[in-house]
Order: sequence, then C-alpha cells, then structure tokens
Amino acid sequence: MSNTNNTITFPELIRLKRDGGQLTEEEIHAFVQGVKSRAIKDSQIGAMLMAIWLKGMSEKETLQLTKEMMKSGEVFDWSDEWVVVDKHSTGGVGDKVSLPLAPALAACGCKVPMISGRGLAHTGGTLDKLESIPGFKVNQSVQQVKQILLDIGCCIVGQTETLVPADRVLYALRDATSTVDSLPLITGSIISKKGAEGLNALVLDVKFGRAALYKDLDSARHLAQSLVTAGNNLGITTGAILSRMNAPIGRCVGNAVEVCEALECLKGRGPDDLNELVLTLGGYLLWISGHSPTLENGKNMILQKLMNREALKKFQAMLVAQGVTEDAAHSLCADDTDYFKHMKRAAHQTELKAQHDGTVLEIDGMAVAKVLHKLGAGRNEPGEKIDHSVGAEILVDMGQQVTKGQSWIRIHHNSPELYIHQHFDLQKALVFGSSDEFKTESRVAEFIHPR
Ligand code: IUR
Repeated sequence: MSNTNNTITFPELIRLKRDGGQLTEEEIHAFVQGVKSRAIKDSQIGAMLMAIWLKGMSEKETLQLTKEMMKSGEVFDWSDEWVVVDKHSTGGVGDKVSLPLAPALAACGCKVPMISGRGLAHTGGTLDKLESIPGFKVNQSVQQVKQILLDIGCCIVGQTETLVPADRVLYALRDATSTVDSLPLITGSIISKKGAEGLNALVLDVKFGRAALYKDLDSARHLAQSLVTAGNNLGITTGAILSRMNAPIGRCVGNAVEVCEALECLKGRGPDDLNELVLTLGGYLLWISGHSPTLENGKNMILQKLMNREALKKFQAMLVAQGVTEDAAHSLCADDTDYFKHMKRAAHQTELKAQHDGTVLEIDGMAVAKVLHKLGAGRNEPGEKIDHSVGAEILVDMGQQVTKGQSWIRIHHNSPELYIHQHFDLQKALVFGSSDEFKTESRVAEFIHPR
C-alpha cells in the first residue's frame, strides 16, 4: 500500500484507528491482504492490533474484518441439499460435549464438518481427546472430509493450512502483543473460521465462571452478542447459550478419561450436566436450522438418538473413517467394555480423601485443571507433546453429603507420586458447606437467539 496513487499508507491507517476513526471496507481489505501476503511488517500489524484493542470496532467494521479474514483462504462449498451445522465453545474444563454432539446431529440428518482445536494451558482440546484413541487421525484433506460427510455425516478434524490463513498470523501476533482479549478480534477469528466451513447454522457455547475465559455473565453476554451478530450478518443462522463453568463438566477431566465419559454419554449413561449441554446445544441447532419446530422437540430428537444408540453407531463409523481399526472402534462402542484395553492407562491412580464431613458446594475446575496440566495433561507451547493418560475422575456429586475419609477424586498420573503442594491445591478445590447452602443450578443460564 503506497501513497503514490492517493491510497492511504499503513502508518496512516494505524494512526486513523489509533485516533478512534472508522476503517472503510477497502482499508480493512488492504489490511487483511497485507497480513496474509506479509506485505505489512509484524510491528505494524502489532500496532494495528493494539489500536483495535484500545479503540474497538463498530459492528460494520467487525463484519468486514470477519469477511476479509474468511476470504483470505479457502471457503468450503457443500451440496445445496445439505444442512451443515457446527458448534463452537469458548473452552471449559471437562468439556467433551463435541464428542457426543457431532454424531447425534449426524444421526438427525445434519452434516457436521467439525473443525476443532488443540488444548493450550488449562483448556483441553477436542483433537487431543480424540488422539487418545490409537490410530485416530485429525488431519484430513477437504476431499476426505467431503467423503466422510457423504458416508457418515460427521467428522472432527484439525484446521487445514488453507483455511483462514490470515487468522494464523493475527492470532500469533495477538498472543505476542497482549491483544487476545479484544471483542472484534475474537469475533473475527472465530466467525471467519466458521464462515469458511460453509455452515448454514451455528451455535456458540459461551462459558462464564471461575474456570472460563470470562468470569462474569455480563462480559460473556457481550462476547456472545458480538459473535451472534457477526455470524448472522455473514449469513449463518447463529445463536448462543451462556453456560456456567465453575465445576468441571461431568466427572472426568483429562484426555483419555473424557473419551470414556463421552462414550458413556453416547451409550445413554452420561452425567446429567453433560447430557443437559448435549441436548440443549443439539436441540438448539436442530431448531434454528429448521430440523425441528421447537427447542424442546429438538432436545427430544437428540435424546432419542442417544438412547437408541444411533449416535453411537455414527461415532463408531467416524472413528473407523478417521483411522481407528474396526476392532478397536467396535470394542470401544460395545456395551460392556474395558476402555483401557484400547487407550493407554496411566501407571498410577491416587485417590484423595475428604478432610471434613459436609456437603459438596463446589469443585474448582480451574484448580483441578492446573494440577493435571503440571502432571502432563496440557501443553505450554503449541506443538508440545502431552500425556493423554493423565486425568481425574471426580467421585462425588455437587450437593452430596460426604464424610471425612471418603475418596472424592481419583488422579491418573505417570509421575511416581503427587507432590504435597498438588495434594494441597486439589484439597482446596473441594469446597464444603452445609446442606442449606447448596442450590441446584442448571449449566445453561441464558440464550442469545439469532436476529
Ligand atoms: N478461539 C479462536 O479461534 N480465536 C480466538 O480469538 C479465541 C479462541 I480467544
């Protein structure tokens, strides 16, 4: 970009945003193209990101940024007859919802090309969970994705090189310039990738609470509204749920143990809160994509696919299509099975005992996740190897009366023993109170509907 033919230069563009101005469509186009082609220096991109972080972007600018990012790479184009849907979660502890949700939606007739990520820091990634299953391949070409959608209806894969290349550059520089937590930048990043997936409908699970990116309902609602607006403006029917993320979802945290719990859910034996999220997110997608006349009816459709094992059959077929042997997939999906015959089991299991009598009021998911991370379940840098067998099983329910000495958590680890500070941090995560202090809360707090 030069000023020889009256176009604005990059330093002028940065100054415009820095001083609170609005960028035009052409200017945003030039910026994203410059990012993609690397014609703009990293220092200039960083400065623009900080200007956007400080001054924000209007709805119009955010939409343009999202569109330009989407168009920076390949945009999938599926058959007109398909109803293509997906879910995106802002990340939580024990969040294995995608694993039962994708096959349940496929069993209802939707096409689900789920593009997922890997875990970083305390958050787990769906791809890491699936890689606990020997043979599972997350890297599939567009042609392979198309074939799996045609044959089965769902797949869970990693992002291809050609999808939204501008996001790869921007995300790395956001990380390096402390500009990750900017509403327009998060919106552009998430919705551009969903747009490139060629979706008809999208549901967002925006989490709030102690173990979430956003700690309070208000800030989560702001993010959800920005995502929903951009998604709908892009032509994807988009809605969101705001869900509570304090205690881990379900009873298992860690890659292999979460796969076991997801399989239990697919066998109709999942924990209540996981079931609630799968039914609500799935039912919501069926409703907004026109597969169901109401949300309630949509939830019932998903429930039926879990109870009659049609979702499980889809999952089994997806495992085979993505590289797992027929024998292992069949055995993992069998009614009575030893999951650890096929997935690596950690060398040690240590149970911690409750130190008082009392009612379980809360289990701090973030504290549990941090200990597991140190034990090898998570990574500090992208690309780092992780230990899929590290995890935790929570042995008590919220609101349960426990007695001193009762086991409340089982840690799966390969280190010879847990350090004293790890015992301490885990014990602190279990919050006791009296039974009248406990109140049952559903995971789902609010909906933001398409508009
Ligand atoms: N996930 C994304 O894909 N993009 C983001 O900016 C964030 C999470 I934060």
